[in-house]
Amino acid sequence: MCTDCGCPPGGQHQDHDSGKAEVKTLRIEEDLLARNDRLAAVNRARFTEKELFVLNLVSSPGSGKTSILERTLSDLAGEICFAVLEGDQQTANDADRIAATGVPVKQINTGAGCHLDAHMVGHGVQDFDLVATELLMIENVGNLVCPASFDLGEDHKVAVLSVTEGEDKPLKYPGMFNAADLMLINKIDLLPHLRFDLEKCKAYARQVNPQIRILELSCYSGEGMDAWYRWLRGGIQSKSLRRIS
Ligand SMILES: Nc1nc2c(ncn2[C@@H]2O[C@H](COP(=O)(O)OP(=O)(O)O)[C@@H](O)[C@H]2O)c(=O)[nH]1
Ligand SMILES: [Mg+2]
Repeated sequence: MCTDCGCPPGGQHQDHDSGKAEVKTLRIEEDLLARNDRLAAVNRARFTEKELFVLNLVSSPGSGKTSILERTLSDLAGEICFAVLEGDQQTANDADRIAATGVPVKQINTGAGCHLDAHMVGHGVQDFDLVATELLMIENVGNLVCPASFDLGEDHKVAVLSVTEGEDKPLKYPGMFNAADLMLINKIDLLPHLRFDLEKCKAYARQVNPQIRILELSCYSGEGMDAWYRWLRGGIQSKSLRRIS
């Protein structure tokens, strides 16, 4: 007989040691998220005070986050004052691509980490002129799981899904599409070559998040980019009004 729970020989034995480990793991995760939430609230207050509209771009690697940024920063140069934080495990490749547009950028390398957190973002923005900046774009580490749990102090998470990834991703990674306020379906220029069911993809996203806004675009062809720019302008305007009210 088990001395811990008294389960009979051959009965359904519970592994008490692994149960304890699970409780400990949960506690550490809770503490980590609570600390992150506190720092995210500090970031949010700072961004609101500066009337800064902040977006957190999340997706799997390769969906086109950096490409969307490159095109957006070039098309809206002279109209909107941007700054960009780039998150990747290694390299400054994306920061170099953004720097070529002339927009202030800072690369954060997370090493073994699979997401940005509020502490990294708080430090990352230190070199930017936050008063002059209207829109801070944060490109998160490519990962459809972990970034969903970490608030950075942003106004919205924007989930990018490209048509080469399959329409079922919102159902497979519901946490991410639930946390996002906007989904960008990118690379629609490739649709004629793929078996990607656009309507199904949108229905799946609304199944996990009935409120989610969805825009279809291609940063190659430029199709759909105007609607994205209108959404950005609206966000910047509402952020400055929110501070006044
Ligand atoms: N056909 C097509 N390819 C794209 C589009 N946007 C990005 N790509 C390509 O997708 C790949 C990954 O893009 P990247 O911006 O680095 O993705 P990230 O990892 O999400 O930042 C690159 O080869 C891009 O050229 C698009 O709208 N259409
Ligand atoms: Mg990138």
